Amino acid sequence: MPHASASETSASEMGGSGVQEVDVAVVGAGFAGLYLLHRLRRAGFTAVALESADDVGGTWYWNRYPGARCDIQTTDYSYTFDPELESAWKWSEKYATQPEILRYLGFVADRYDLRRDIRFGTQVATATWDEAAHRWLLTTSNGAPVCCRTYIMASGCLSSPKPPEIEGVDDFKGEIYFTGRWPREEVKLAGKRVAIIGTGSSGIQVIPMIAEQAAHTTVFQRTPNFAFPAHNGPSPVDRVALLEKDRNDYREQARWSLAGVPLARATEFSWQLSEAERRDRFEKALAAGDLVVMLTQLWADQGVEVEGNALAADLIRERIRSIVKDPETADALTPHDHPFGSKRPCLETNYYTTYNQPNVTLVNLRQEPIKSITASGIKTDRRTFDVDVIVFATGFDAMTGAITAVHPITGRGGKSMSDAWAGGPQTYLGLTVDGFPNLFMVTGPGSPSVLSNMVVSIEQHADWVVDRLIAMREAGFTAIEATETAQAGWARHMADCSALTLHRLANTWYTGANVPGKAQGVMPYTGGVGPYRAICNEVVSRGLLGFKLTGPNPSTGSGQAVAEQCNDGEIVRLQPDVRLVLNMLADMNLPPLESFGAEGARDFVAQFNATRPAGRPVGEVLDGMLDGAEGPLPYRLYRPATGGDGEGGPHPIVVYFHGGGWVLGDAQSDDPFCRDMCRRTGMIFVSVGYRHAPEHRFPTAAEDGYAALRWIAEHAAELGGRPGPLLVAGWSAGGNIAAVTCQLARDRGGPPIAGQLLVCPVTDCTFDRPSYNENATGYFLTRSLMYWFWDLYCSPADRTDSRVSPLRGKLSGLPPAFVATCEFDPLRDEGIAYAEALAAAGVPVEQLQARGHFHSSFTMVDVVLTGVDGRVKMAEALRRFAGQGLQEAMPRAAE
Ligand code: NA7
Repeated sequence: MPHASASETSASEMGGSGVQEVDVAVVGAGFAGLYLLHRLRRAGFTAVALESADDVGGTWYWNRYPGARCDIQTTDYSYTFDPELESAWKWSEKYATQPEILRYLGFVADRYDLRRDIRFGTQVATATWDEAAHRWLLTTSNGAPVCCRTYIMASGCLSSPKPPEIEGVDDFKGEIYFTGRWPREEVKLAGKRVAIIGTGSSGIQVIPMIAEQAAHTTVFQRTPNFAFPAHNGPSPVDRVALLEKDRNDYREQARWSLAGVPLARATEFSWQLSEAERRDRFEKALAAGDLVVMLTQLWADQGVEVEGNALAADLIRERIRSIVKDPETADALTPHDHPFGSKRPCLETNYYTTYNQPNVTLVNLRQEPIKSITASGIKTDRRTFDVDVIVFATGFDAMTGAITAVHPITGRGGKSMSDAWAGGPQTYLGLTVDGFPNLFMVTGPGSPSVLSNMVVSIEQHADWVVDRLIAMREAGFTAIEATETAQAGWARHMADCSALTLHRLANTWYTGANVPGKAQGVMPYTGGVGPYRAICNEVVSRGLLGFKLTGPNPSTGSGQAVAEQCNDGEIVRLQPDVRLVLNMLADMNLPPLESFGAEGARDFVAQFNATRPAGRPVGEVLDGMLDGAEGPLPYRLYRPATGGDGEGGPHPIVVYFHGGGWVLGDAQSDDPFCRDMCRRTGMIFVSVGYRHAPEHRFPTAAEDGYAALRWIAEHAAELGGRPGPLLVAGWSAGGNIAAVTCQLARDRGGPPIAGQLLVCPVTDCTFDRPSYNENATGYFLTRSLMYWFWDLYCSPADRTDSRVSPLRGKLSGLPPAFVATCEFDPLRDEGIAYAEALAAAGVPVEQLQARGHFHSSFTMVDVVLTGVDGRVKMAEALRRFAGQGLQEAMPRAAE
């Protein structure tokens, strides 16, 4: 492998034209740029890094304000690509200071002799794609232009400081500093009156340091942040021991984790823990002094549900109030306008105690906004503050700023990156952009980036990109570009992921809300580092799905770009949590359920259900017996804690039939779903224990269902139910029984039914609809499992009977229906067909065709959290059927 150096090659490769020719140009010489240079060189590519600073470091070069430190532990905030490097460097603290991190990056640059390929003090002025040559041409602020095959933006997520946006800055006669552009020489603050604007991570780190020196410190705060102690010092022995025990395993776990630190998310939900247990977990997380611990280890719903989140937020608020002595200041410092974690929380050292110093003042800009900066200080709409120094800790044009704001990037056909991103950044995998061949971004918008340990993400990105360049070189391709379909699919997947988090509920730099006029939307990928890595790998294993590759056709020898390979498509079509569940099931490599036999399958399902989170509390759950078609049947009744209209009842009754292919399942298997729907609707759910096949074949389930309906109608008052028509609901085979029950009730003289909820119902006995073929395997409910269910329940001769194929029955005169179907379900099309046939027969029907979901999405409550939207709609439909208003009590899980 040639190890060509950019500066060495300049004379020959510039070919006298004054253009520096390299394979790859990289912008930035921070963590990402340095590792890229190293990998590119080892892969035999010529490369140059263009860096505007006069040394390596990137973010850590510029953010040299007092108190600047990393907020991921140094055991994790380190390169992992070379074990020898790991043993050659020892961090002195749990959270290293900026000078130490800068020394580390300098050490890395020297160790791998990277500086010779870095052009310091050089900014890219323009970047233009040359379609004929398949190369990028970069003009620079200093020195030769660069002509490269591949252009990689390793320019950082927080590199482009935001302008102050406050009137009169130029009028100020004192000193002005930006935390993101802190001077190299010492800033003397002793004896001075200092104003600091901004209380994000930078503000929270710098304020105590300034307050130690300044005569008076005045902090101008717009939004208080959640912060908790860093407990800095030596790296915790347990973390170090874990790393030392098996370094490879530790690093590998980090790579497949949620945030790039080897910690699995807590599995218990807040409502499964007592108040004392929750407090205990909180105290332990507090003692750990670790962002990732506090953000992931309290309880499973802390980052996905407002209720669970509020419990964590309250504990942090309590702590702030216990430290800050002045109640008004404490109140102002206590965040209330965003869920904990939706905005980057901060680690603090003496931050809150600083406000107990007599020479520190907090100005709450929510009460008195800044009007202007004057020659002598800062004027709010109530007061004037004369100061000698103003420090702006006002943040960055994050994630996109360093890409779009730095220089015009012109892609294929003159397409401008700023225009392409005018409505918000569009990327495929956060790595590439449609219309910009051979342009890659490291930790770009659409990648986990700032929601992860950046070093882990950087290594993954750099490895993925360089591996693609190697593969292209071997295959003879000279251009790679994301397809429009792939990019649109990624945007959808990003939105699906962020719907699972609370980030979208806060105005932050994650969403672009901190920059006036910037397009809004959650920019980092919220699906986690491990899942993201798996997706990137899958793109490769599926033949570079979503990419178009182009190269010269060797047969023409003309060098014209005519050889082309395009593997168009979307990499993730499943909802993110459905994907995780299905991957987990696939990893278990289970034998087909039907191979267990009916008894074995029942045992298996019971065991499987035992591993699922318990259902949520409702007012009351009681078991009883009702009269079935041929004898007593068990039922389980779920009573809401409050009445359907916020009163104590009586409540409307929903007669519910569980799923399980007429063979499996019971009240327990659908227990979480019944509880959830009981809570959401404020209705009684009575889950009927109908008899199963093969012991009891067709039409037992249907007849039991109808008999149960009659019995419940007759005993509605005893059950605490509201007089009047019942509602009927069911999932899967239970949806079949629900649909059949409605037909039987219509034909056999009642009882009256106000509405039917059919969730992924079986409605017909043919297996030739497209969904049976498209989803025959891989989505848990398989085609062969459905064949088996049908065989056990119903002889071929009976299958067209409307008591098992309700689609073949008379459909007029049935109660209004809500039919939910899932995209990746063999039963999808027959559910849709039933809804359409009902509508054609004049029955009012609402349909929900759930994108990216599988057969169990709605019933795996608290596992498939994205199923919540569907359940909200189902509950609303049931309440409409019952003539009730919308239920106030239950929020969406993710709101
Ligand atoms: P942040 O987190 O964006 O914080 C900037 C702070 O400055 C924040 O409190 C802002 O209030 C405040 N701000 C911004 N503009 C103004 C104006 N015009 N007036 C008053 N206050 C203003 O940046 P940091 O540098 O602290 O941290 C960035 C990341 O670096 C951090 O999250 C870590 O990942 C490392 P707002 O919240 O917008 O109301």
